[in-house]
Amino acid sequence: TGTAPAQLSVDSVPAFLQTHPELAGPVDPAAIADVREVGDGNLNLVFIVTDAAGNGVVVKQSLPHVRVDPSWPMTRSRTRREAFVLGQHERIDPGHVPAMYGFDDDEIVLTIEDLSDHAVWRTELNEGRLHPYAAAELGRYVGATAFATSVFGTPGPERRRLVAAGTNPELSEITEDLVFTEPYVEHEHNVWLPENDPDVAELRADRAFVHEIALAKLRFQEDTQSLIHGDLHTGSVFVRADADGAGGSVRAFDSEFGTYGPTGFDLGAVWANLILASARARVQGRDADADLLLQLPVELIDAFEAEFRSHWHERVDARVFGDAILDATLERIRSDAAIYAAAKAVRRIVGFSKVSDIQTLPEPERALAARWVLRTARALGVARLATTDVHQLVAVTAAVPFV
Ligand code: SR1
Ligand code: MG
Repeated sequence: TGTAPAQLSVDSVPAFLQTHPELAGPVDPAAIADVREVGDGNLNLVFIVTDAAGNGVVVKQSLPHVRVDPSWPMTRSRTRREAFVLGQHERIDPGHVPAMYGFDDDEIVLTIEDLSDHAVWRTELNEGRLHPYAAAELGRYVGATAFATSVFGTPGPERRRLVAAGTNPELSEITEDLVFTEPYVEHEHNVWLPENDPDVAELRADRAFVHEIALAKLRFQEDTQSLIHGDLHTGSVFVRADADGAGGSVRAFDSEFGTYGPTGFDLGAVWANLILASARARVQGRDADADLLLQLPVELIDAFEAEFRSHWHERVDARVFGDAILDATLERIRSDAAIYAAAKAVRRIVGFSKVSDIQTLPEPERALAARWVLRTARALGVARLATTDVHQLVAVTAAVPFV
């Protein structure tokens, strides 16, 4: 239409759904009983709308700026990017994402399944409820979506069109800046406790590590290996345990940072957040939890590889892509996962956008946890040059002393 989309509010959402009933999913727009704004991420407005029968729908619309910093302008197209990634991922692996009900391109409004019967994994981890089954479920999610959107899963010309459609320039730039650059230079976004001054100085002086981070940034910028979620931290994951607690429902949401990029970036994001959750558990004296959390990347990556391998026989072009290529691809993804885990752990300690796992710790423990995360990230980032065996890599992280 050429006019700017109207900004939704709690008051205007019911009328919006009445004029856009195709977006309402299971909700009856004529019988809306409740609208709540529940967005707690860095970027968007998120409404949960419930009707008189108790059916719900989540309505997402981006602001023209970063939610937590109104002085930082940000493209509202990010909701369009999320709709693209969610649409592709739902088609491939509907069990690991919220259902998408609709997307209105004029108003840039996305509506998705209400998962209020789930909890955010980070919140659960902070409370000591680990939901360990979630690691393998996320491995399966990344495995299924990575294979299907890779060169092996999508024919060449179609894939090149999708790579173009999936470009996400503005949000990819945020990742390039916040994850790979700002923590290693002087920047107003950076903040840490004075007790961690020597730890940040050590990090920046670690030339071998900083070199690996630079190469990891380069791969993130150059690579279109698969359509990644792009922000797969534990705050982007809903969990709901089954009655026996051994398994459960796991859904990755908030894929607005998604783009075609290195597959290991998503695995590394999960791994980093397990390291952060482990640091919290350790300073709280929950050693068994801390140990378990450090081991979960093995389940994450084993499940990823099993899922990816299970599709190998479907590959588009087997003429040149023999089994040795599968092994080489998986080895490279393991190596990438480790350095992206390191990068994503460091950015949560040094740079913009901290995590509650660490920030809600009292101060002496917070500095201790931050120091251990930085040292663990450095150890992991260079250990992967010697081995990509995930058992050995998690052993490296477990051997970093807490001092
Ligand atoms: C300005 S956006 C800051 C961070 O929030 C998101 O969750 C991404 O991790 C991004 O880097
Ligand atoms: Mg988010």
